Amino acid sequence: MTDRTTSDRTRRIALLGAPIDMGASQRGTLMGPAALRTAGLATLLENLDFEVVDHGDLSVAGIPDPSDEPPQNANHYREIQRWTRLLSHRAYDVAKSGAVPIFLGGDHTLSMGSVNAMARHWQERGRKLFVLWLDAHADYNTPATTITANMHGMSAAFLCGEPGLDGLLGKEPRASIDPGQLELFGTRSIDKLEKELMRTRRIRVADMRQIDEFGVAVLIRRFIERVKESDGVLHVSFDVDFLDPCVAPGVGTTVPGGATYREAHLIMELLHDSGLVRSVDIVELNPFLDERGRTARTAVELIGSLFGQQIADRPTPSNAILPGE
Ligand SMILES: [Mn+2]
Repeated sequence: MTDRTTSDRTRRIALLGAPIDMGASQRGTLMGPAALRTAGLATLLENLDFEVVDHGDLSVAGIPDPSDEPPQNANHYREIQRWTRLLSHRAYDVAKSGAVPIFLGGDHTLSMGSVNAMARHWQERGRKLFVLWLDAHADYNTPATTITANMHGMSAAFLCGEPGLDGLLGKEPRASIDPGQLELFGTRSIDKLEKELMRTRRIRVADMRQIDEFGVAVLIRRFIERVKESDGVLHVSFDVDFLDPCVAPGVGTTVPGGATYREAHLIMELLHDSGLVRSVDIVELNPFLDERGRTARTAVELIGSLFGQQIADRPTPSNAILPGE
């Protein structure tokens, strides 16, 4: 069954905040949704002619603890379990409504709920969900491979059906994607055991070395072609640490040598042109570490490009001073 009625040019966007910071080692990403709103995300999207509904921040307060045995090497498992179940449930409902959800994190454990729901939604419609993981890290650890036990490093593996966190969703249906539907992009930090697991699973990685050699346009177009060949749709999971730390200092897990401002915009513009994007995560923004909101503003500008903003439209300030003047 193919559903194209709501899919092809939906103009409705739903914002869902998920203030989670237990999955990361540094506290502070729970302020991410507020910073993205302050940086003008909703207004920007409205100016691009989208109808934007902000569902506010979700909360796990009052949700009772499940009774399964928490696994070893999974820090803050209980809290993340509650978030994953709640997010998966809410995200599925929003997807069914036909809106394009943008999940505002929060650390990258958010995706274990959001992407699970989107995968389930599109499976039911007979279309494959491809996931573009824009991230400095592979996030392909499991409790068996992790060095830190931080669960934000396990989200991609969980979504591909890796074992070890099997009680996370409880009664929420688990809809794993095939490892071939995942594309890691911008990777420059992978742990040793994680790398072995990825090799076994043949995880596709466009790392910084490939970006340097071939450029982002060639690599993203190749990925887009792959999605189109399968009549798939696309979820973009945008970890802010994908960007170079000099562009995006407001992250707890910065790794040097990341994507430049212009590379990141070009990626978003090409993704927009593809018409395939149906849902988005923005994760790991840590306003506590940011410099005067710079990273939040950059993230919002990139989302603008992802939804059709043309960067060339923006005027250059007339009072700009050239170096040496
Ligand atoms: Mn990540």
